[in-house]
Amino acid sequence: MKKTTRLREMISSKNPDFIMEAHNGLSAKIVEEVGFEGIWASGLSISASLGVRDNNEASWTQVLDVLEFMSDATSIPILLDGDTGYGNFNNARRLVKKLEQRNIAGVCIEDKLFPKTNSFINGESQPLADVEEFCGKIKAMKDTQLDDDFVVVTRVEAFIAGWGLKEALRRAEAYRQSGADAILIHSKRSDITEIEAFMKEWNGRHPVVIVPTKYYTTPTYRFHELGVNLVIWANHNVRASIDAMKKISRQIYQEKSLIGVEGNVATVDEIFRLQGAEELQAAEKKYLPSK
Ligand code: SPV
Ligand code: MG
Repeated sequence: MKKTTRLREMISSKNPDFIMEAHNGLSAKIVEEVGFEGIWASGLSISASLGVRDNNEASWTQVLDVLEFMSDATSIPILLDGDTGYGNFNNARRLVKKLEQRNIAGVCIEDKLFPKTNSFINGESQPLADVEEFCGKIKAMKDTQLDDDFVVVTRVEAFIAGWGLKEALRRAEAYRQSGADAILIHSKRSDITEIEAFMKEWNGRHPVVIVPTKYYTTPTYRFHELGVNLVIWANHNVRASIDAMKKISRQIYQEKSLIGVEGNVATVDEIFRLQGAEELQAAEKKYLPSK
């Protein structure tokens, strides 16, 4: 099945599906290996792993380069966190064209202004996109895709910016009518009350995606009860890797020795396995002249 079709199925099936953050080819591969059926190419995590801020400091073509490695390394669909679409409708539709060429299954755009800031940094002071302008962007993206199953998710930042339920619903409905395939309703509250209120009024009109980073204590069955279609575990691989790298770097620096760490890190053979070194050895036998 095509990656696009698989992602489309995930957003339209009733039970919540779960996709996991990755930020490069290696993390994407690990996400697939443990059993996830989809990948969230997180803007926060990709920018962090490149050593820059989540403010469009990495250019959109630099993000594309990362995505190409992620896509080549995996066979499950990737949903790109496309921020605001990196500009106006024209930049966003060119993004869709380039994503399809790289076999990326879908993109999520958020109704903020370029250059964006992460929703968890001064969320309330962030200006939102003009609804009409954002709807034009959605239409341009949908008109551009060649594969009917390519997914455009639109992210409503009304709760993040402090505008409340009415504005969240107004925007979600406008985006639905403009052709969005799903609505990502985002909340920075530590409880699920905003999402609950939205789901009640939304009443199953169109697929809904959530990112429970801040309301992580909410049990997963609640997402199911509310009728959420897709759940994004948004940044936990980059966070795990930060902790692991800090620990090992510190230990090696302090101990000036590898004796204490060898058993606590992945083996070099495990790196080779993840890279698919065996396949190359077999190919060399097949294609290189025998001595
Ligand atoms: C990301 O993973 O980059 C996201 C989700 O956009 S959040 O950080 O919650 O805004
Ligand atoms: Mg992001």
